[in-house]
Amino acid sequence: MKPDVLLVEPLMPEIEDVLDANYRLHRLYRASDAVEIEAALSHIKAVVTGGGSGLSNDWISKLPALGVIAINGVGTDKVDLKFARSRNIGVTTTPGVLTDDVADIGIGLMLALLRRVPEGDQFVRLGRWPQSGFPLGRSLKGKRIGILGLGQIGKAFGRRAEAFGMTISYWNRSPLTDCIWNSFPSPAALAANSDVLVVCIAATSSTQDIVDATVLRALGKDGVLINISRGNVVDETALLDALNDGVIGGAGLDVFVNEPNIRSGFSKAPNTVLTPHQGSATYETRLAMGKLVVANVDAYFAGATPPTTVN
Ligand code: 8YV
Repeated sequence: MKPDVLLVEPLMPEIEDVLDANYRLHRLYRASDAVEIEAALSHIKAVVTGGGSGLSNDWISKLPALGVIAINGVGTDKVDLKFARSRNIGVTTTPGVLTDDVADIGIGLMLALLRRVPEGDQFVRLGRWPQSGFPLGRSLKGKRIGILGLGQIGKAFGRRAEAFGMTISYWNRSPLTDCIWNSFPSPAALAANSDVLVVCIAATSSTQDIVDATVLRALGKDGVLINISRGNVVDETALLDALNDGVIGGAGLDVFVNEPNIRSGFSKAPNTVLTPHQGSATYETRLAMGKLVVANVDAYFAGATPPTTVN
């Protein structure tokens, strides 16, 4: 009999096919699977989930046979790693393979915002071009980038930004000895010395709301915020106030609190470019992520340590 696996959110069809071939997949997002899932609770040994969905402690407690939570992503903020460890449940992620695409979406948001790409698109489409001139944007060249959280994604963003002729600084919980970029002692000090503050820091209990009203004030009216990490590392109330009151110059956001039901204020916020958590959402990267998920689940059922275990 095939082992039972709970799938919290859809994967690429190619990846689901591979899992389907070897496991009895129960799809939590499919209402019609609910009764079957209830009956399988005591047999489910593996859960496959997304970084933004994770798995709650309530769900972990409902699955007495659970041995592995395979996250299709790098964020572990939606899984209680300590609780999982206390129950001898391994947690795996998909490191490395999504770094470049997530950095790319950050660059895309920065370009879109500073060069007014979405506004230009609307201007042309709505037939306004013959009637009036289009407002000037801002150059990337010569601007100061501040990277909040210099992990793999932050470094990939910085390398790209250097190619645009931007200068790079960062703040990291532990300053990096092998980095030639300038480091600042606090997020506010970094923001005060940046034209573009890019949030790449991992979401943990200590980074929640790390971009608060003080940091936004330090960024200033000509500064812009780019967030490609998680919504809750930014105080969204402070961010919406800062955008509406002109405390900062704009924001490019790929991530939000309570996705996909984000605060309605964002749809009317001035000078913002919004994307629906697209960082890793390319065919190539989702395929590579899915293959890592399969490798982790297969290793677990083969009695080996899954290759990209994080706890
Ligand atoms: C994915 C992510 O969009 O890596 C993460 O933590 O949030 C993203 O790459 C997500 O995991 C897919 O559900």
